[in-house]
Amino acid sequence: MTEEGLSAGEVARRLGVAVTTLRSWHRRYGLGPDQHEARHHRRYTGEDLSRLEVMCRLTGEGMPAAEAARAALAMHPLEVAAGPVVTTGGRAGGGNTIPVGGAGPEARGLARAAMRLDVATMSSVITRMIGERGVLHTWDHLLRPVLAGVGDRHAGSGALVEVEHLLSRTISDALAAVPRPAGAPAPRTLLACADEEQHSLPLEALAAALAERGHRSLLLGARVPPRALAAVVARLGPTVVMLWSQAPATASMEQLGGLRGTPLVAAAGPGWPSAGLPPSVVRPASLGEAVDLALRWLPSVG
Ligand code: B12
Repeated sequence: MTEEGLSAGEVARRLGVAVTTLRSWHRRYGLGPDQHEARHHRRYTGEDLSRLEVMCRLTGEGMPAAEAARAALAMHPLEVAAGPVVTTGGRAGGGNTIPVGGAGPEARGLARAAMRLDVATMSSVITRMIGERGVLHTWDHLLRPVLAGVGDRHAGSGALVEVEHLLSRTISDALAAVPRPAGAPAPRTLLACADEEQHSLPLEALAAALAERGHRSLLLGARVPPRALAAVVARLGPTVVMLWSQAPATASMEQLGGLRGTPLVAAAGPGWPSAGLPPSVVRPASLGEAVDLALRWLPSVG
């Protein structure tokens, strides 16, 4: 940081918030540069930035802004002196935001944290909601709106690849951290992405949601070639197989052919066509529906 400090625009870029938000936090809560010389623009010091980082983290976790500002202003001088953690070099996507539609404050917080590349906050927002509301609720009300928003922003501008990757990675980690049932019988559910399909998050959410309900599953993850899938099915004889395709390019029918003999085969995801699938293949329309379908075929637990 330079001697003169940072301009509001530079701070906004580093933190991934709008300049107007910074100004409003300064006006309403006194959170901002101390000296305001009439002739100069406001300059933010490292201490100001540290407090603002805390403000961003707490509001990102869903704390009301006034309360978060009180906590940021009350920070211990040593904590403030340690300096800011955010060092994105001003490339966090500017003061732009990820649109999350009508989703709640947690989704807005996650979106802001994603723009700041702030993995700690992203992780704590997701993990907290999974702990309090479960995977299904978290997928529908937090993760899905933010993922769709990132997708829209990316489709519109080609930007935010780094945000999309980091967000995906953080979601994967949080879903993988949902405890798997200890001592449960061997998995009867096989979850795989179609050939060359890289979008694995929906199946990771499904595996975590089934784990919450006492079932383990075998998650093969992204890009499973048909021969590998058929080999695992022949070897383990699963009760349920769900094959994810996000886009038509990965939804070739031959993959489903290798699954004959499996009691429940689900073609999940928007890539599969709405007509022309083998009659025995089911098409869940949401994570909740996929969970219900699997549970209907799996032995009930405890
Ligand atoms: C994260 C992401 C990635 C990550 C994936 C990481 C991972 N581990 O999964 C990475 C960076 C790898 C990636 C790569 C690509 N991506 Co991408 N990606 C996304 C993004 C942002 C989120 C995907 C996601 O998880 N969606 C889940 C929810 C949010 O999507 P949904 O369709 O609304 O899901 C609902 C239904 O499918 C339904 N449902 C029905 N049945 C079932 C069953 C279950 C179990 C569940 C859970 C849900 C469900 O309910 C779901 C919601 O719960 C989307 C944007 C978007 N809107 O989805 C783009 C998006 C899917 N990607 C896209 C593209 C083009 C790509 C690339 C081709 C880009 C490139 N040029 O390289 C590549 C490679 C694709 C490939 N070969 O697989 C396009 C696809 C367009 C299309 N239809 O063809 C999208 C839509 C972005 C866009 N707007 O352009 N991507």
